[in-house]
Amino acid sequence: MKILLYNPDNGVTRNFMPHLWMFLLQALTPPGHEVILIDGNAKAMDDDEIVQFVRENNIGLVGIGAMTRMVAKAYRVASAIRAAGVPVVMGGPHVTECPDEAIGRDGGPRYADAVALGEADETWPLIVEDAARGELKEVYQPERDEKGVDRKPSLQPYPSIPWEHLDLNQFSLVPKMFRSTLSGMGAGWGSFHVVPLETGRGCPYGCEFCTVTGFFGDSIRFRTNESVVDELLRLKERARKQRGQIAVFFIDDNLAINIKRTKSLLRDIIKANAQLPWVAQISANLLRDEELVDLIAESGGQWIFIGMESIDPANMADVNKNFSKPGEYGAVLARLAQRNVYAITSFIFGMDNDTTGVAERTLNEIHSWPPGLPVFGQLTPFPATPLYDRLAKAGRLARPKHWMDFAPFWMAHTPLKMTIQEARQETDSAWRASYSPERNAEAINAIKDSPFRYRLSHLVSRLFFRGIYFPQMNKRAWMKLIFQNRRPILGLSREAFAMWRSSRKNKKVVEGEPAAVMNHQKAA
Ligand code: B12
Ligand code: SF4
Repeated sequence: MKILLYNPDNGVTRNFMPHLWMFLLQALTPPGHEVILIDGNAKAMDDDEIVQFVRENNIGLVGIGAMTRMVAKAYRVASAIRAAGVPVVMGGPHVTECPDEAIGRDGGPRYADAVALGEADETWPLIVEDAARGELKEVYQPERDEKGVDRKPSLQPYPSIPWEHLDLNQFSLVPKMFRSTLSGMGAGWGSFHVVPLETGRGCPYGCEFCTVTGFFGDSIRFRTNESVVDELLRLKERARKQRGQIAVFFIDDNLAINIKRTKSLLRDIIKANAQLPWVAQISANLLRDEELVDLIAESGGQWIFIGMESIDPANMADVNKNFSKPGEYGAVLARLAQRNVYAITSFIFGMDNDTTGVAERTLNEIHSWPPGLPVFGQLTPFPATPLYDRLAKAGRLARPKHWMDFAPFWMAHTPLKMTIQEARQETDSAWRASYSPERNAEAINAIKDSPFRYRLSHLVSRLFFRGIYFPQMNKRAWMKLIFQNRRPILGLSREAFAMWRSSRKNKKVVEGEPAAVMNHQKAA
């Protein structure tokens, strides 16, 4: 049977990285079936094109995964595929949190033939075999323990994702027109992939707005260091062979949740020379440890995503995130910056203690820190979270099924001390100020003493991160952006050119050296 795994785009911005679930389920598919992956973020297709693809390729089962934000699109695509007579199974966080919605058990329309609830590592092979026999069940759920809680799959052993053979063409971040020229350059930039890799699952913290503790559980399961190192080595080898670049996103919700184990993993990565540039999520409280930060830098860590949420401790207490202390954010970022590691700092506006002016107050604080990549979202009640339940009980949900009419940056409930419109304006002004050409130039200038490659990575990342809020999906938008930011771009280009010239000169001198020595010998 041919299986298509499809991940919908959110219709606003593109993801820079493919989703791990697709590669994982592909690796877990029983032999004898062919699995094709399409990520709407990389390969934009409308509903008709997807249906046509399914028909032309004789697909026998379509699997669709979706976060809440993309679920309306996922339902639409699923309905179109089902109308063409091909069964659809849906999985991922949203259908797990609203299990009845996708299969029409809530009285609404039916979008999928089957749903896979929770972690599907063990149910996926059963789904495939049932579908191949034409006996798909409605609901697939992991076995449960005596307390009625899902038995979570162990990550030991962990399936080997065959990165060395997979066709990753649709996921390369280098535009086609530049690929052949760039592959000839020094370290080789013919392709650039950010690849997701997990080393563990679960989070004990239980922040009020988050689905992770409910979905993956509050105890953590880790892969062995050996299996992570092996995956990194295979990725590194692939980058070398294709004369391209690969960076890794450790998608664990908190890579350093067990500091002792993280240090041991990072040491093993260094020992095996398996370093690739990497990004990971780590909470601020765990970044107090100097030795950990040293190991992060030495093992290839470049950017750390920190869920700072708010600079107001009252807000942090409201959402059960007291373990993260706004007062120490500056010191944490300085500790990272000393090692040329920078942070993606994530903030949430529209919390219950936020008032108008929250953007300005937050920006003033951010400007006192080493530069990073700030991102701003709004408090969103995802289904099945304690936040959703609290707001529903208090009658505060303005759009209880906000995912069915997804509106980016438009809150689904009214914060206590400002309006939805005000929260929108605060978010808007924070994004504008953080990624204005002036701020971009200022940020690069603030790290003028750090080596060239960090400044280049910082500027390129800034230009991309701006796109999370300001859609920059076509060539025109990019040209405009480059023009507006010409000052730091030209500065870095001049420096790169000077470095290239001096490296050529040095090469000539070195190449000329044996001849000079020979001449000298002759003269003697
Ligand atoms: C990496 C990541 C991202 C990446 C992008 C996703 C990517 N390319 O991988 C980035 C950083 C860009 C991102 C952004 C956002 N993210 Co995010 N992200 C994650 C993270 C940390 C890991 C995802 C992952 O790979 N997990 C590991 C895999 C193995 O688990 P999984 O995806 O759940 O898949 C398993 C099962 O669900 C199931 N499954 C999944 N799909 C399917 C499909 C089928 C057919 C079947 C059978 C089974 C199945 O099988 C898998 C194996 O068991 C998760 C948290 C988490 N730990 O999962 C949050 C998470 C998915 N993100 C979340 C959110 C809210 C966001 C944002 C909206 C945040 C924001 N405010 O901007 C944005 C939206 C992005 C967008 N495109 O619009 C929420 C989603 C909650 C929800 N109900 O929707 C999560 C759960 C985190 C949270 N705090 O609650 N994210
Ligand atoms: S926000 Fe981060 S720390 Fe809090 S529960 Fe979710 S994954 Fe854990």
